[in-house]
Amino acid sequence: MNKRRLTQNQQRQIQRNHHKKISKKEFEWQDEMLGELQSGLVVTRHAKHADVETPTGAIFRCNLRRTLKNVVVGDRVFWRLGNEQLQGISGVIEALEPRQNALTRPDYYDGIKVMAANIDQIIIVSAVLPQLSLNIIDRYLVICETANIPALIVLNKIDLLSEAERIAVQQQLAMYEKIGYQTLCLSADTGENMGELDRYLAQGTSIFVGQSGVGKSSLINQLLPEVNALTGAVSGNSGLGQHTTTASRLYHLPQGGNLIDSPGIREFGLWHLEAEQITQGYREFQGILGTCKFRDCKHKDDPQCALREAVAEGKIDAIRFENYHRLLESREESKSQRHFRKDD
Ligand SMILES: Nc1nc2c(ncn2[C@@H]2O[C@H](COP(=O)(O)OP(=O)(O)OP(=O)(O)O)[C@@H](O)[C@H]2O)c(=O)[nH]1
Ligand SMILES: [Mg+2]
Ligand SMILES: [Zn+2]
Repeated sequence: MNKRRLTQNQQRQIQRNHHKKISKKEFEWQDEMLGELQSGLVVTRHAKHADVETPTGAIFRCNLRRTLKNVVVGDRVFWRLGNEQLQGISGVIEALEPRQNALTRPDYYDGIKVMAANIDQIIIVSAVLPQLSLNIIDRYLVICETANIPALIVLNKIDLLSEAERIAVQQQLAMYEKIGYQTLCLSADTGENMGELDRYLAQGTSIFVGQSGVGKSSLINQLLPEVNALTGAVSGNSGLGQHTTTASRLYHLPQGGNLIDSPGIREFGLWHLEAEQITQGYREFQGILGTCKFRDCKHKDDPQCALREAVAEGKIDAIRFENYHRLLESREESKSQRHFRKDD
């Protein structure tokens, strides 16, 4: 790999790493132990290392230089292969290529956490077990709009529904179709409608996101039986998933396209976003925002609020509007809880 193809920033990153003092306790790769720089794709990020795939499909477990904590699945990196394996690790990641985009979420300890990079489509997986939550779908949609990444809403486990129940959930999802989101009802268990899903996956890199237990890894196994991803039953007591998948992983699909399985998130807050970003995250508000009587309208009890009028006229779905206020309220609550935690 020609060094001149690295940006100045990346070269500086590498220089800094080489000049850093090497702690006696912690092992560090020395320059003479490593081969040429080469490009690779991060297919899994673990706590202390990452699995990097070469353009020919070989996967090497790599350490990360200490300045590079924020390496995630989907990242394109520059790395070097060691002359020999050390403590089960084959090489080291030296620098990160610029990202096309990043999927983020707030984290109580690290502030903002990047979950994945270079994503072309976010597939929001929901299910009827755990109970279907439109509020969680709306949270993810705000993230998709903020990052400007197209979304697909998938409802899994429809094999558990009677005909009447199917009609009821389809009616619930119709409000998303109305505002231009694609939705898909399917079953990883019976394979129903899995062919439809294939069509959405053929290009670019997609990621499954959603609560624990909705069946993200089960869908991976349906699409790629040889993968044999670990799945875990939804708890009979709490009705919640058991957080079976612990690290995101990128897979290549036979018909083209990449698919990332991600771990379900316990608490998916939006306090890393500004209130304005949440408002902008509701695509059906566009064109109406800015036409309220008062410029600082909070769209609650304010007189002549154009959004509320649009709800009354049926132009904005009442459930979405209610969720919008719930998102803003829970954002405020978690922000103050975070300050409390930081202070004590
Ligand atoms: N009835 C039914 N059960 C399903 C279906 N898909 C998945 N399940 C079950 O749902 C449970 C959870 O599935 P997982 O694939 O582990 O869920 P996950 O979303 O990957 O969960 P995390 O890895 O914890 O985030 C397992 O017991 C699966 O067998 C489906 O289409 N129908
Ligand atoms: Mg899983
Ligand atoms: Zn208003």
